[in-house]
Amino acid sequence: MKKVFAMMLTATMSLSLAACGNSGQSTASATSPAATNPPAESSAQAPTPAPASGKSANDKLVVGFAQIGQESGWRDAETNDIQWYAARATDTVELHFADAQQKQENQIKAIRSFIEMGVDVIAFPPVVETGWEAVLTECQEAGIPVILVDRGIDANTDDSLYTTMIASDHVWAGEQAAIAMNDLLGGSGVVVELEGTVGASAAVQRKQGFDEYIAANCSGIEIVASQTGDFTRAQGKEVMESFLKTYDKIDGVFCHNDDMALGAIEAIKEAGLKPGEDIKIVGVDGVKGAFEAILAGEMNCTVECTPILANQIFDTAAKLKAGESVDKWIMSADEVYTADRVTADVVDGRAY
Ligand code: GYE
Repeated sequence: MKKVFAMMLTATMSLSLAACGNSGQSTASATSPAATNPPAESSAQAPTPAPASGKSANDKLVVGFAQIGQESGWRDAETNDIQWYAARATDTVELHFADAQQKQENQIKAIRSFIEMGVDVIAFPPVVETGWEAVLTECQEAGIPVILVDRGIDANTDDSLYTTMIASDHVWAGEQAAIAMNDLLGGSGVVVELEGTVGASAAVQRKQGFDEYIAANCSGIEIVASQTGDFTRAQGKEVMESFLKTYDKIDGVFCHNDDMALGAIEAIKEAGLKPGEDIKIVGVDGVKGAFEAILAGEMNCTVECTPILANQIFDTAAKLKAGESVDKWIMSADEVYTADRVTADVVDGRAY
């Protein structure tokens, strides 16, 4: 795992350096979150002294981003996109980036530090759906608009506590995965489910979309087990191993993200079975690793959820700073990739 982080760090740093080289600036350094401790904060440019109180006295658009952590390739792609954007836009944008290392308390600490700094806009993907009232109320009292990114908060939370959400439709993704699974199994079979992080909207809603679609439309499909693999490849593999030991016959696995699907592929191979053939595999995200697996015949489908959100995040933040209103949900346009759509060109064209 450490090795992977180290490689990602290198990748992020070289991206940043390349960006700096292009702009001729040497101060820009969108430091990888891997290099920091929770809720460590790094700036996309030389630190600007924070105003004593209130909003930023800075002409630049000052954004605080409290990232969840590094649980998946998808998350790293999102982080890289945001840091790369900020590193190229140091004339107009100042990014303060924190890595909460999967902990809600660290995200809350980071958000509080952004309030203290008086940033213009705060953006973050809520690691879980609940427990945000207090800190969001503090943002509101400080007059700082909040953009939820890629995950939402619990529907019972007062939605005036955030300004907008930039995210995919996770219920739709679950439904699309169910449609694909039903097709792959010809309408009947035994299915297991690898869930994302417990309490995360991306997991709750993907499960809802999948389970409800199957219950309503696929009487021949039985979901015999559903367990969290926390959106990580390692836990996806572990949970799939235990499913394979428990159930004599599994026809399909729905994985709430591609990283867990890649872990499940390893477990299926180690059990002497053929992933993609003996057991059909449907994931969510659309990362390059999943496309490669589909091309190799070891995975069957991935429902895209784009991590390329930086443009929208900074454009929306600029509008909010200017006092403009924006939609409450800025929804990503995603696509379903079944094997017939995944050619070598599609794989090569995937940047993350
Ligand atoms: O699908 C998963 C990640 O919140 C949409 O989180 C995001 C999800 C994404 O770790 O891979």
